[in-house]
Amino acid sequence: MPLPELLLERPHRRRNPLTREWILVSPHRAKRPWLGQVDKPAAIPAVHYDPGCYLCPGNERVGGVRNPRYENTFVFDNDFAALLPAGEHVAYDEEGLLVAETESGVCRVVCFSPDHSLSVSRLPVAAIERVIETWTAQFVSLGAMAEIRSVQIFENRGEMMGASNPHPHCQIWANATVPSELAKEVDTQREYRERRGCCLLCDYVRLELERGDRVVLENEHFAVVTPFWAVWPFETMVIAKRHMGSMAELSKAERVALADAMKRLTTRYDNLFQTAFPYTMGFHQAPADGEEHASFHFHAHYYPPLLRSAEVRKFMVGYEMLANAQRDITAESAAERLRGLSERHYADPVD
Ligand code: H2U
Ligand code: ZN
Repeated sequence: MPLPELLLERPHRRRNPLTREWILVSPHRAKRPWLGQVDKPAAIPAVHYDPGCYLCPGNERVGGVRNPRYENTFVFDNDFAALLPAGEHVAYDEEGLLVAETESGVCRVVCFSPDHSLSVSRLPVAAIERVIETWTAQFVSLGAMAEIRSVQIFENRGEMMGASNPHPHCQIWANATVPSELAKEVDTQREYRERRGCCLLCDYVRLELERGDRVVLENEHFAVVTPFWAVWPFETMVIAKRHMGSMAELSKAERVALADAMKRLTTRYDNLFQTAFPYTMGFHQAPADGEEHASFHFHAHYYPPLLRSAEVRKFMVGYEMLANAQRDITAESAAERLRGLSERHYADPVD
């Protein structure tokens, strides 16, 4: 069944089957004027090495430790970790209203490259593949720790998304519990499989590839779509075409395909407004809690805040904080714009 025309013109709501949350779409409102906050566009760093960068090879970090002269990827324990190794467990519950417990875990930082000026969009596919290998080794070894039940790999790119440094890097937080967003997706995928006997994201990716109007790009093993229920203007999901619970199950060819999809997507993002396009991205992978997670399907979410230019971002305030998320441009028109962009990075030299 095609998407009714009226939905592309009139306010409507769409449902996210992974979180069970609704989003209000107001396509008629996309042209409203903007007199509000204008942010400074993010520039691509000009230098390959920055003596003041705490992630560049050979430099000293804030805590006094010196980075090795690494050549590919480099992983270290976060000097300001949000989670600490397990100590005494304390739980507190006052009439079910004041509820708390100690939480433990491990926080790490992963540098993608020694080159300060690069980003996923400008790293060679082979280098991104090595980053994926590093993530996989971390995911497996952290997940194997007795006290760890989930491993969250995420990248904040750009000051607008809270990144402290333009050097290409990401963080890994491994928890003793399963965090809220992942827990929702675990539940909804399990329930879908129990009810229908098949996988939610296997069905979804097939549906999107059949329709095509929200597909941004694809290769043999991955599809990149602006999800039907996207909240952020140019939000996307990178979804494995084969059913697998985590990156630990990727074949060599699938790893290369994931690197290819990530590079092509982030190049399109940078080309959209000719800027170091800010985003938060991260992977959702089956929890390492010893339970059966056959229904969990490996994917990544990209949540970029920019709306209509490099200077104007979407705010999640007002109705969003009090009711539910809302967007003006439809997921279909966002996908169409991303599809129309080149996969040659605007800052790469013309050969
Ligand atoms: P973000 O850019 O996403 O904030 O990640 C950088 C992380 O690096 C951040 O979590 C850590 C911060 O705690 N960090 C160190 O571990 N050592 C330092 O010397 C500075 C920053
Ligand atoms: Zn650096």
